[in-house]
Amino acid sequence: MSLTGKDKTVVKAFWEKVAAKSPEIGGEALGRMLTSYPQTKTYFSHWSDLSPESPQVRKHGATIMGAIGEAVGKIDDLTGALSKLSELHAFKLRVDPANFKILAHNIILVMAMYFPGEFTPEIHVSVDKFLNNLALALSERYR
Ligand code: HNI
Repeated sequence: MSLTGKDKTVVKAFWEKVAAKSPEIGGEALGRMLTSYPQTKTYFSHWSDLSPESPQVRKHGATIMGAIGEAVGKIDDLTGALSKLSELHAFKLRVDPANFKILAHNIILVMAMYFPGEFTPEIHVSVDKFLNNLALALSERYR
């Protein structure tokens, strides 16, 4: 489902609110994904520690959230904004795109944990749509 003008406004405003916490949110979300969906661990088997406390997991979660934050700034052209990353995940990392949705789910979960008051149902809907569109854009080069 494509993002409406209102979705974009809601996502941008919420992102401003959570930006300072986003490295932590990313680390927590990635750690939870690896623990709760152990099939995702295969891609990170070259790392020594895949626990939620792992500094590598924490750091990479921050990297991912940084990329998502940049995508928020390019919300009108997610496909263009993410084409390089899509290519990397498709051809070099060979990540099954189904995993993008799994990570998105974990990010939503952690946002609700960290911002229980601010993460209203209305914001939840728009952020969910945004992350689905982001997952779709990341899958664009898989052909
Ligand atoms: Ni992903 C590397 C962004 C989902 C597996 N990933 C990156 C990098 C960014 C990034 C940025 C660093 C690129 C570089 O070094 O140039 N990844 C994102 C985003 C999402 C995502 C925005 C979705 C929201 N990645 C996933 C998922 C998996 C995944 C779901 C696997 C389950 N990514 C990787 C792996 C690497 C990676 C593996 C390389 C890590 C390393 O350092 O070895």
